[in-house]
Amino acid sequence: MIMFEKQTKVWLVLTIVLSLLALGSACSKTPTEGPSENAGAPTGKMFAPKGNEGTVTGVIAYNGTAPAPKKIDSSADPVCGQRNPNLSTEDTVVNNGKLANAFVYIKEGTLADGTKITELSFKAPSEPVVLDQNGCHYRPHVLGIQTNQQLKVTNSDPTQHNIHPTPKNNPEWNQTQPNGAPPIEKTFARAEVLIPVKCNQHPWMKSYIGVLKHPFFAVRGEDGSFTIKGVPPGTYTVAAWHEGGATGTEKTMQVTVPASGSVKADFAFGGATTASAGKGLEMMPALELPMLSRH
Ligand SMILES: [Cu+2]
Repeated sequence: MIMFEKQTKVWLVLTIVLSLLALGSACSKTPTEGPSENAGAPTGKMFAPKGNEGTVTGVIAYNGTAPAPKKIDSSADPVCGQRNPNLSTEDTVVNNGKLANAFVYIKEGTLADGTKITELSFKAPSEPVVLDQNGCHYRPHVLGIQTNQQLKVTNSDPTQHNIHPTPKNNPEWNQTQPNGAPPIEKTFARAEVLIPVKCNQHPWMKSYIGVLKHPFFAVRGEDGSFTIKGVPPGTYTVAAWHEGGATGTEKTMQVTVPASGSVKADFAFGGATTASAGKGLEMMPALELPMLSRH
C-alpha cells in the first residue's frame, strides 16, 4: 500500500513536470512566428481619394542626335528571325525629339494635409499587368506595377522563352515558358525602380519593371507625353527614369500639385547630360557600346 502510494506520487510529479515543459515550449514558439511573415504587409494609413486629386503631365525630350537602333542578330533561334525579321535594339527610342520608354513616378513628397506619401498604404488593383513575349522581344519594353499587383507573363511566340527578372529588393526568379504554356503569374512585395528582366534563351531580350507602393506612375507613350492621374494635392519629387548604364539614369524635379488641378513636369535626356550614366548594362554589354561611344 505504501509502495503503491509512492509510485502514484512519482507519476503525479512526473506528469506535472512534463506538462509544464510542454506548455513552456509551446509558449516560447508563438512570439517568433509573427514578425517575419508580416514584413511585406502594408503599414500606415490607407490612402482614400477625396475627389480633389490632380494630375502631373509632361514630355520627355531627347537632346542631340539619338543613336540609331541596331539590328539584332537573332540567328541563334530561327523562329525569332521568321517572326520578327526587323528585330532591333530598344534602349534609346526617339521619335520627333521625344524619348520613349521612360518611367515617370512620384518618388517622395508630402500631401497638402502633411502626410508623407511614403507613409501611406495603397490597395493593389485587381487587374493584372501583362508582359508579353511577342516577336522575341518584350511588350511593353518598360512597365509599371504596384506592390502585390499581379504580373501576368504571356508567350505569344511559337518558341520557348525563359523569363528572368534580376531584382535587388525582391526575390529573384527564373522560369521557362514553352510555346503554348499558360501565363506565368507573379507579384512583387517590395517597391523597386526598376527591375531588369532578361531572357536566358535570347540574350538580346530585355525589359524593365518599375514596382511602386502607390499608383502614381506612368510610362511615357510613343507620342512623347505622359500623364499621372489621381494625385492628391501636395508637393512632390517627380522622377523620370531611363535605362542605360549600370542602373539607368534618373532625373528628378519638385512639383506642387494643386487641388483639382494640373502641374507640368518636363524632362530631357540625351546630349551631355547622360555623360554620368556609367558602365554598360551587365546583361547586354555589347548593345550598350554604341550609346557610350557617343561621348
Ligand atoms: Cu526569349
